[in-house]
Amino acid sequence: MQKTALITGATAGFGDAIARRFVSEGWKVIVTGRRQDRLDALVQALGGPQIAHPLCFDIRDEAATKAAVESLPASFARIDALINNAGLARGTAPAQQCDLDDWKAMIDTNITGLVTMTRLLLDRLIETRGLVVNLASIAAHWPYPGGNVYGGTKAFVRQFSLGLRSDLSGKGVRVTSIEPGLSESEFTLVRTGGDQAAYDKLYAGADPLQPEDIAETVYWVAALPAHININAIEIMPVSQSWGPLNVHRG
Ligand code: 8X3
Repeated sequence: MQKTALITGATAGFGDAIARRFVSEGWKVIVTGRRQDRLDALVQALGGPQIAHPLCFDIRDEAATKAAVESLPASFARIDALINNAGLARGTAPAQQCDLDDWKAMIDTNITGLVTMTRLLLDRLIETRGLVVNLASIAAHWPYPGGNVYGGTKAFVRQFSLGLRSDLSGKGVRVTSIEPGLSESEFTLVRTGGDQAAYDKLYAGADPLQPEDIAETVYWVAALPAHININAIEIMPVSQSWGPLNVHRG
């Protein structure tokens, strides 16, 4: 039977690349996001409404998320994989300069939106002995200046993924936390508030990960035999590594 993946945040970056990869491997996809025009264009690019079904809503809105899931037509109601990709970073300022609204936007999307969608689909995933892939970040493990709440939300995503595995013991559901480092996508334009110069500077000469690299990893996880669970994958471009710990001298 043809499998179906629901991919949140599919209108750009990782989500868009993951949707394309799954469809190229013969899956159907449900693609979610806030931008109807982009979703419509993506559905066309993926082969049309038999292959891809769009759900346009804001994942921070619980009622809208629930209504979207309940609206799924019968041909897309059976879900084999949930790819919790929707997420964002806002800014890289030190905590003491951050806007509280930016912090709440990250918590509402990266944590509340992710757990809402997961809870809404868990029964279906148990039924299909399906897969949950959560997009965390290297920032879940490695603190860096300006990472503050973003890193905190991604640490939640990683730990939630592991906790889900514990609770789903015996159900045959696989759960994976994918933890990318420096990656080139619209994510960075959101993080910098649309600052193209900062975007260009970040990636200059760095050969960062590309959305297709993450799609490759997510698909590899999904295609493994059903008895294998990849708990977590931390993935960086070769150009990215660690610096020394900071010591402030007074
Ligand atoms: C963001 C990746 O390297 O900017 O998830 O922390 S990094």
